[in-house]
Amino acid sequence: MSDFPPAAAHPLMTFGRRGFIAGSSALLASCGMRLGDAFTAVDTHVLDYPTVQAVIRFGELLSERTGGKRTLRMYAGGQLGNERDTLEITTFGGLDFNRVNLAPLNSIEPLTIVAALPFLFESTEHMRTSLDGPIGDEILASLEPHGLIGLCFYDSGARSFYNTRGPITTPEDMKGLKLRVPGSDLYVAMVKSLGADATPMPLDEVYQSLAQGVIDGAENNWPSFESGRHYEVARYYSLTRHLLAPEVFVMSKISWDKLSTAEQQIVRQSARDSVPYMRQLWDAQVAKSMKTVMESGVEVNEVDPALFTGKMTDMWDSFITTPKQRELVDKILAMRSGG
Ligand code: GTR
Repeated sequence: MSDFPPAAAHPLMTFGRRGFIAGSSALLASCGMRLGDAFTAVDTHVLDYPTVQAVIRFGELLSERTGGKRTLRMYAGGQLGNERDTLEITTFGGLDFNRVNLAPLNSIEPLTIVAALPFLFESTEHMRTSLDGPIGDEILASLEPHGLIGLCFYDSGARSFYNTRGPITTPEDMKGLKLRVPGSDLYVAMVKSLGADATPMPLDEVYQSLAQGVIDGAENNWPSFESGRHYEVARYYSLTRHLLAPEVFVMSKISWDKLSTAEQQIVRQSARDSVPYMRQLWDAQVAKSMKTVMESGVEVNEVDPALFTGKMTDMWDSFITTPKQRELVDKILAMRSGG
């Protein structure tokens, strides 16, 4: 099967509750057994997180539109494993639907790197208009050879750095900081270009690693900073807004191929129809998380983005290597307000 680089440990060999459960679902899948009649959907976030609620809404639309024939069961909160492991299980049909960030897809499909480039999108509006049309469709379609049907993008706001040491106002302040990143070479290179040390690790290990001083900080959007309770330990949030990369909602191609053409259309349309709902929830969640974090006394500071973007040139060049990637990047840049 896999286009995935060798994992540090195969899902069946990982330890801990989540690893064990991920192993169990891999085992079920490899035995041709399923967790039930309903389609399975997974997300690393907790039940009330906007991505989870959007996928649940998708499931309701799917059920309505298939007269109850197709239903969905959501396993939220990383119950069935971390993003990387569940994504791999999704590719071989052990799970039907998955909502992930672009980061774990970067190593398997070069076109996903385009939308994950730091400082590419100048605003949420720019990200939405770029990806709501043919460019986004092309990136979603590029997942099919890897066993995944890309259904839609969801918002993920802006990712910024937070840490336990002090405010970051220039890349100088990042020197020597050990910062957690998702498992993506792109993120590692980005953090290194800014002068810090990158430590790739799954999201569910971040809180403890911050609390124990294994890492000094990480980077994420307001809702993840709040919902993972990282703000309780990392008391400095510096608004670099370096990434506006979206989330992706995917279906296993193996599960997709078992649907009739009419059902496939319903799946696609229902996913698309869940996007405006997601965006509404997202905007409300950002405001709520921001309020919680601010009220807790976290020191939040603005930065001059020009000090950071200048450091990205070599990194962009080393990740944008194919004519197709270049073409999409250029199209996205042309859609900036200054065009
Ligand atoms: C969140 C994203 C998750 C996950 C997480 C991370 O913003 O929604 O899918 O990628 O970041 O940093 O691991």
